[in-house]
Amino acid sequence: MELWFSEPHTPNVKLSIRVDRQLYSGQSQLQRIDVYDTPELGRLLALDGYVMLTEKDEFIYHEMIVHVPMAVHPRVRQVLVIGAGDGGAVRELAKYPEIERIDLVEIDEQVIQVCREYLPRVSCSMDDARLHIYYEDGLKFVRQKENEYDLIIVDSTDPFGPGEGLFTKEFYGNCYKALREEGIMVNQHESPFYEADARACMRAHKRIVESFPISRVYQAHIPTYPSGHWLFGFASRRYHPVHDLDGDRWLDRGIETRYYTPRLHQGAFCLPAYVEKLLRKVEIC
Ligand code: AG3
Repeated sequence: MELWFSEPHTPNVKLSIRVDRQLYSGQSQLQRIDVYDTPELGRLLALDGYVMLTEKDEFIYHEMIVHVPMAVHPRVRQVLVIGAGDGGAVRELAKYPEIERIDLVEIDEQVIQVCREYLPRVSCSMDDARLHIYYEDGLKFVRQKENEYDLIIVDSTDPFGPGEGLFTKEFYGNCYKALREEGIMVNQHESPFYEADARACMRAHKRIVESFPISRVYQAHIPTYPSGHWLFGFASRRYHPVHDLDGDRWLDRGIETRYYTPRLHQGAFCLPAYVEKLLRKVEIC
């Protein structure tokens, strides 16, 4: 018997991935968690039926959400990561010795436990001594923070279900307040391609533009996400994501990556015309 995992990307399009076997399936208090073994993409983590990562392409997402801000801000010491219970963002952050503290706020403890057990290549830095894990709602956590972080990474699910609060104006405003004066926030920004995703993208962009003086969007190719074309937001109180990039300083660190390079960093901010147009629409109104 053939087993297939399918995620609907629109009511008319779905992505199907062949499965060797299901390794884990469980219902936490917030969502369904599934882990599959697949012949083409390695292990796959899905929450409520949506692909969060596969072993084959997660490096693209995690490198882009971490190294882009790290190559711009020259002195990152305190980092807040929201969501990201799989540990992929923490693994990339752990490559920087100058980071002193990483606060990880994950609303669902079961996601962390499952990923530690079934996705060791992703969650391999969850025992880093600099890491402090809080099982809390990110929205509530940032409310109490002021002038504390150099970098905030919002590695959320889609803007419905448990991740919904992480796309609100209130949340972005609180992130602004939780950052130090030179702080940067990056967030997963959905895809511009299918209509419903594009609307979510525009909504998020509008709220970020209203909350931060500098707000830009960059892209990456993530094959297992809807349309494969994915965006990230870069919002900052001072640094510009391209003008303040110091590629040589980043290269001097000798960090090994498979997707990110400072050259790609610059190109990632050059968006297709239709995406620029979508974003401009909300920037001017
Ligand atoms: N978080 C964002 C995943 C969004 C994918 N959406 C979808 N498949 N419909 C990924 C978490 C990785 N740390």
